[in-house]
Amino acid sequence: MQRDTLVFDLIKQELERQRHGIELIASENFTSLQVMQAMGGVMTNKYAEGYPGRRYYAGCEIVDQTEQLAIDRLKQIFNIEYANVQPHSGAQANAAVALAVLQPGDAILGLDLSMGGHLTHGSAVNYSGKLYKPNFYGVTRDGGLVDYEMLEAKAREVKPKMIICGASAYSRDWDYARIRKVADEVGALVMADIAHPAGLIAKKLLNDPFDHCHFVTSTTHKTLRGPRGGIIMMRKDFENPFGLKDVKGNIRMMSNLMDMAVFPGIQGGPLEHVIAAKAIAFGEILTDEYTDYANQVIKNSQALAKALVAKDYQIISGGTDNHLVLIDLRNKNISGKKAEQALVLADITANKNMVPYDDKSAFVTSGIRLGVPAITTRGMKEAHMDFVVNAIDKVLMNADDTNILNAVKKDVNDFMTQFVLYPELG
Ligand code: DSN
Repeated sequence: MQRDTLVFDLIKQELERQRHGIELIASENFTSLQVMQAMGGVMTNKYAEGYPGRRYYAGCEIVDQTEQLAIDRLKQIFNIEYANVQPHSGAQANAAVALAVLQPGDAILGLDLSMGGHLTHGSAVNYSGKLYKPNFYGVTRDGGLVDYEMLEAKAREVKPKMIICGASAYSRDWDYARIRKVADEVGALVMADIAHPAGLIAKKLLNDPFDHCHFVTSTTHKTLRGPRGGIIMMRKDFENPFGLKDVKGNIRMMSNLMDMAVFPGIQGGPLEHVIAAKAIAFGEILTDEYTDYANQVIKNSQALAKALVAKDYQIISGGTDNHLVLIDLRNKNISGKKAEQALVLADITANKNMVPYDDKSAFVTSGIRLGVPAITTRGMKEAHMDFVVNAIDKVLMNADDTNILNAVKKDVNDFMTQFVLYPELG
């Protein structure tokens, strides 16, 4: 068959884009070469509906081993009893948890998307807001911190079946114990979506949600630095507290219900090539090299925040505990949309983001979200954050000046040559 040069040329262009630019999208990272190789390998050809040792297809002896390795390594990372590595994405993981424990119309309580939450935590345009009855808590207007009093009051008022914590644009840690306390009071289960900070939790650099949250979900491609995908975890298995029965009318342990919610509930064949890549990434997370990486992520994030504050950028909550910062650009007279567009012209990638109590729409926004997982993988240290912030500032202060944007782009491209990316790919 003729090689599809059209597509491979585009892949090569994407590699060059990734090499030349400063990647600050908080949810992105660069996998190791071996993780990518597994994703491009022969396991993509295999159907394996079911779970290791109990599949609906023949010939699963080998993929059974990679999937079991992924499960075992994930259990070791987080010291947990249950792991499902089949969700195709974080959204799928969240959908499976909901399917396992909720009935259509049940009330749920999550962080408002406009305050840093996620689409799958009850947004009106998502299945979670259409199938279930969504309710929201927010962050405080003055401090930008999760408003636990509001969360507790809402929980007592609406008596949700599930409280969801976790965010996609929140730079502080979570008080999981406090959330569990009110959940127990109102009879709710708690799900923590740790997609963003999972890698930092893995290395105990942030609070551990597992003792307080019945279910913990994550993606595998953000701070965990693995392939694109999702996972569901429980520290302890338990009997379904709502008395929900499986299709045969039996009350089952949550682990059974969760496995069934993923397959056959919301997915068919698992992506065994991605699961092999997950197994490799989880093995990498168990190394000292990754511990150093996770520590460096926090150091870089804090250095980035400090350099931004020195230039009078308003960081929501005043700083960061994790891998990201959310900046309110209103004192800089530029929208998030315009900032994102100008930064791209200088080969700096970041995304516009609503800030709490934003007066602009989600398409325009007053904010921008910056994250350091990807640049930390490239090899950047605290000292490099000054260059990054100076470049951002120059772009945002001269967003309509093509000459200046081009000059910053050249500086960025020169700067990035020292952080070699995938040299094996030529
Ligand atoms: N889209 C992801 C993010 O950028 O945070 C969340 O799913």
